[in-house]
Amino acid sequence: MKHYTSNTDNSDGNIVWHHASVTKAHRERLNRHKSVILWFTGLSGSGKSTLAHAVEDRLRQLGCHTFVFDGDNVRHGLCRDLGFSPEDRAENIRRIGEMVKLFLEAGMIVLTAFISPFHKDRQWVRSIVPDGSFIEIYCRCSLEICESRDTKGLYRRARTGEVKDFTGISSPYEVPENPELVLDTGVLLLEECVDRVLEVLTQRGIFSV
Ligand code: ADX
Repeated sequence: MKHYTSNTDNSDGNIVWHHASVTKAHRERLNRHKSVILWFTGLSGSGKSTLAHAVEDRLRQLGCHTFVFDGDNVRHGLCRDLGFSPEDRAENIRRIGEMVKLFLEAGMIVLTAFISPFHKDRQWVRSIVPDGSFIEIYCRCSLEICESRDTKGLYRRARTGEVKDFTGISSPYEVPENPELVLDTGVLLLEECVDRVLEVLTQRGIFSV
C-alpha cells in the first residue's frame, strides 16, 4: 500500500488551484453563522459521538448548518482500507483533515468524533485550517469507565488480545496539551456538556456574523 504523509503535495506545476467566486464569507453570511470545526477527541467509549450528535441537534434547533463525521462511519467508506497502526491512524486523520477543511470552506459547523490519539495528527489538522477554526474538545473519561461501558465489546476483546492495537490497552492515547475545552464526560450529564460547548461557540462569536 502506498503510504502518504501529511506533507504529500501534488504541486508539480500541472495542477492549478481554481479560486471560487462564492467564498466562505459569502456562505457564512447566508448561513448567519461562522464555520468552525469542533474536534472531539478521547478514548473509545468516552462519549465523543453521543456528544457530537447532541451538540448537532442543539445547533439544528438554532438553525445552523452542521455535519457530524464519526470514526466508525468514516471507516466504513472513505477510510475502509485503513487499520489501527500509528501510520494508518495518521492517514485516517490526514484524510479527515482534508475533508473537514473543505466542509469549513463550505460554511458548515463540522463536528468530528475520532479517537485521534496522536498529538501530531491533531496538530496537523489544526495547522491546515485558519487560526480559530479548530476547536479541540477533550472528552476526558477514565479508561475504567470506558471499559466498564464497553458498548461494542471491543475492550473485552482487546484484553484477550483478539483485537490488536487497541487505544488505551495496547496502543497509546496522548492527552491533548492545550485543548480549547476539557469535558469530564464520565461525570457530567450530557446536557451539561452540550451547554459548555455552546458557551464556547458563543464566546467565539460563531453565531454573530
Ligand atoms: S483513530 O484512532 O484513527 O482516530 P477512529 O476514531 O477512526 O480511530 O476509530 C475508532 C473506532 O474504531 C472505535 O470507536 C472502535 O469502535 C473501533 N475500533 C476497532 N478497532 C480499534 C482499535 N484497535 N483501536 C481503537 N478503536 C478501534
